Amino acid sequence: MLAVLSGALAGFTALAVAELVSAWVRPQAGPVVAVGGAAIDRTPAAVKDWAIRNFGTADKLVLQLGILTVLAAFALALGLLGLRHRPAGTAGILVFGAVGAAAAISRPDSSGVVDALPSLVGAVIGALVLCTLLGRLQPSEATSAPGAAGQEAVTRSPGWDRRGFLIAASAAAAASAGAGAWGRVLNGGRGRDAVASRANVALPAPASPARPMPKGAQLRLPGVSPFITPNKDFYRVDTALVVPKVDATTWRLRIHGKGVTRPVTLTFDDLLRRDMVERDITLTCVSNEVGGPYVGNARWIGVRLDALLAESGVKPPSRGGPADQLVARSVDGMTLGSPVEDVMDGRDALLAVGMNGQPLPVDHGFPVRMVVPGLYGYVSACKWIEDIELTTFDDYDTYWVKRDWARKAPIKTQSRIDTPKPFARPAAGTVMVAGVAWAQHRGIDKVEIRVDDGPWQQARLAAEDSRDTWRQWSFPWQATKGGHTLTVRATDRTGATQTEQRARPIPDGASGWHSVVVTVD
Ligand SMILES: Nc1nc2c(c(=O)[nH]1)N[C@H]1C(S)=C(S)[C@@H](COP(=O)(O)O)O[C@H]1N2
Ligand SMILES: [Mo]
Repeated sequence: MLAVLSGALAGFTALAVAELVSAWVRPQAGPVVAVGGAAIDRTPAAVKDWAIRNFGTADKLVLQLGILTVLAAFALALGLLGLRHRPAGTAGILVFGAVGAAAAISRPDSSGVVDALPSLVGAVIGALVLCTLLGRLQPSEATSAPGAAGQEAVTRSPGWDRRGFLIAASAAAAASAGAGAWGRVLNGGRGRDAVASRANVALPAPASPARPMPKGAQLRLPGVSPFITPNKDFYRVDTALVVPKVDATTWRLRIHGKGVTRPVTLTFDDLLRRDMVERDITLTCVSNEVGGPYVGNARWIGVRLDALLAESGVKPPSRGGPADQLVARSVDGMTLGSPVEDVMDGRDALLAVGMNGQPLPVDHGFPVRMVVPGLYGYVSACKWIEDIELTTFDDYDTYWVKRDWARKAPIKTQSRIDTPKPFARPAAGTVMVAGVAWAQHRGIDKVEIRVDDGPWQQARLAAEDSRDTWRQWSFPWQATKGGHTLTVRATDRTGATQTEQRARPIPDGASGWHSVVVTVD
């Protein structure tokens, strides 16, 4: 029992010390975050897909709790092992430290061997604590052997040193709690400059404002996703266990690579001095299942990426440029690759600094992110961006491409029934069926509804804002008693109708029709 407690205390000490050390190195180098991040890096795409589907944005929390649970179980076991064989228990803790250190160094944003320090220092101190505590629990091995130490142990107490254990255990617990709390405070404080710099951002008025939203773009129907998704409700998908807190005053963006005749490094003020454009653009995640929630529409403000690239001498492949891939890299080492041709074909590809009238929220990429209409987020929407490299698809595979997702991923035409909800029990009579449909950069031309195996009937479309945004739609259904299946499909402006063919999100986005089953009372 006390051995188990010793193990737990040693584990707690190790984590607390690691937290404190990570405050000096980098919060991302702490063992739980590092192991979690390394796990995300290595998780086969299918497992990740499953995790996102089941935990949604809570997947990261579940992952960290899982790591802590495993660590706790091993700490307890090491306590027991250590009671029988102290060196083995101690070595066990050091092995865990080594795993944490290796994970930290392996991360794409690692700043090198210093990232090993939190885990290593934590493990060494944890091992010392375990050794000390277990030492109090055991009669010294020397009791039966001659020698000064043995003599002392024999004369003191033949069993275990209760007082010594309690003092050592309490001291370890108190010191670790202190170290852990101090580490937390320091880690929290790190973001202060970033938060302050965000509070000081005044977004300039756009030189090219978004066209006023057409009156009819927002239907007044309960249950439909609002045309503009408020920032607080906007989906979030990224690999960051610790959200990068970037200070806008020291932020830099470098543009370089193949065909860049004038490489530049820009500051945040450099960006704000340029002409600002404001556009409504609907963002979609490739991991979104048919009918899923990872899509949102915001009013972005930022600078045109094509203009910046052109000033640096970049030409798209169709005009003889040598680079066909633009690799955006974030401060946390994430890489996303977009076709240069798409980014420079005149669409509103932005380096965005504002979202729905506010500086970018930290979760959504403060201070600067990319937004490219028509491309899934993982091939375009780099948050916390700090580097743009022009290269080729042959020469470089980005983070998700290395993990079997497609190199190129234009957004597929999709439609979703927002209301009624699955298994709803509406009353017979007129039931408003409504939802959203999107086909960014092509535009939505038509949405149709089918009740059971009946004919396709045209839904009423809300006014179009732009072809880069989703459209709401509605259909007054004369509902009759009994169970019914409602199915929706959209047709885009190229005339292509959303395919019935079901596909998983991997490798280039889910397809198929969204259906909702209801019972009419
Ligand atoms: N730095 C960074 N940028 C990123 C990601 C990421 O993991 N790290 N995820 C991408 C993905 S997969 C999507 S769908 C969008 C989501 O943007 P949001 O979280 O603002 O909705 O961000 C993209 N940009
Ligand atoms: Mo995504």
